[in-house]
Amino acid sequence: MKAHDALYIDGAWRPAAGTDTIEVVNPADEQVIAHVPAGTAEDVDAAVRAARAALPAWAATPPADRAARIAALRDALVARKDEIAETVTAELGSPLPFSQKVHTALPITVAGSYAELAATYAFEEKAGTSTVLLEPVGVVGAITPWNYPLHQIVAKVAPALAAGCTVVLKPAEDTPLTAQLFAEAVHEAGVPAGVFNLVTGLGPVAGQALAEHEGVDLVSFTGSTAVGKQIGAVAGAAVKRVALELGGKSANVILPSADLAKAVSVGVANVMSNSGQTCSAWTRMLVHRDRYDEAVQLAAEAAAKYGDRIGPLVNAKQHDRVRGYIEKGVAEGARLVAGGPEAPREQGYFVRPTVFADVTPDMTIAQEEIFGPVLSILKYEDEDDALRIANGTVYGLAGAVWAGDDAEAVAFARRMDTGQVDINGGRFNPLAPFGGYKQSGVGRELGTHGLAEYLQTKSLQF
Ligand code: TXE
Repeated sequence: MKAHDALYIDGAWRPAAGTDTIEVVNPADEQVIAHVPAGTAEDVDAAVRAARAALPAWAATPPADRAARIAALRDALVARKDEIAETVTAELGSPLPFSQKVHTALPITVAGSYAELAATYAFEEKAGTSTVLLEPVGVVGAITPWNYPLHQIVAKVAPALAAGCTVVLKPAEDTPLTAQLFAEAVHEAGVPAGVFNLVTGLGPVAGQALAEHEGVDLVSFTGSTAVGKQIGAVAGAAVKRVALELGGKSANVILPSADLAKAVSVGVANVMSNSGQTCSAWTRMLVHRDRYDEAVQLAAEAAAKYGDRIGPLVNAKQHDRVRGYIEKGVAEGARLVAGGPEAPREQGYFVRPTVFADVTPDMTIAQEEIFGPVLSILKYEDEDDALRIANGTVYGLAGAVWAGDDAEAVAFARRMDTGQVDINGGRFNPLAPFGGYKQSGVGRELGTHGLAEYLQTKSLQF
């Protein structure tokens, strides 16, 4: 597999300071497909310096010109779309059609949305007699996970560039090749040297150095809650801005008036998508007790049909972790109605699509993020009970409500402590803000709210 044996700093591919590398493994067959540099604090420092040097000119570039570069970036991604999809499949393991339709097409849409927003956003407002300038925060340290390798990068870098910020990206260890393709696209798009920099490396080395660097004004992190808390503490101590997109345990609430068959089939598909490695996945299905048995049967049948169609998990650590959760569900008394902890193949990090019934809100599998193809079905007595269960975790990232009509679903959604709710199915909208209530995070991505994360305000008093 094609890989750069270098870091992208100040507009060119440059060798890393050290000689350590990271192995990139295909999780479908456990073969090593490439090596990339494991950048160190020294490399991060060089990248941050380049980003700082490029900041004044980029911040002063008219928004329409920044928009033109983001539009060119979008076009450069489109030109690489086959290579991106094949690369995501090779390093994440997702089936090629999913890599094409979701991992490649979605971030291209998001990049396009920021090309438009950069051109139309009001970077100046009036507040009574004052003028308010919305100015770039400065140098952004972006730390991204592997679950949606390109989307996670675009959702940070595109709004940061639109705002006039410059960026140093530290992508996940498991999926650095997609990040390298993104850097190629940035280069081809004519984004000036130093505006975007890429340092591949390990989280506790390069990631930590980036979060701690005093030349970074804002850290935007997506990943585990544990690391997010550490980064929040580092940023808090240095009084620097921080955006955190963390885990979730989202509820799919099926009200009695809903079309049960549809709600269950879409709900199962949502959890199995990307092999369950989605922070906003509806991992808890809440069903009224009168329709519970029917829902369990439908979900078990739907999951069984997935069989081999889902890809593997990203790595051995996640494979062990997810199967450990399935074992824990059994040990705590949940009823396995599909799948189970046994690995379905000898090679590759595959997990069987799994459904648990008789899950109670206090069980580990109903509280903790599993990040695998595992659905828990819980029973509720009435709407208040459903709401208590839905809101009864430390997370609040996403969710869904199904009812006979949208108004009934919306009335319930208003009472949910969560950042995004799909009403009777919902659909992806690149302009809708995405982010968490409670421990699911701080800040929002996508649309104008995602752009505002990278701005600070200056009032001019007359
Ligand atoms: O995450 P990490 P992991 C959740 C999900 C998953 C669990 C563990 O539950 O099972 O996290 O996944 C970088 N300083 N999510 O271990 O370690 C790391 O290099 C700075 C939810 O992969 O948080 C990578 O780039 N950076 C999720 C990024 O943080 C550090 C997506 C995420 O890795 C660092 C992924 C440090 N000390 C996992 N340590 C979501 N919200 O979508 C690691 N990193």
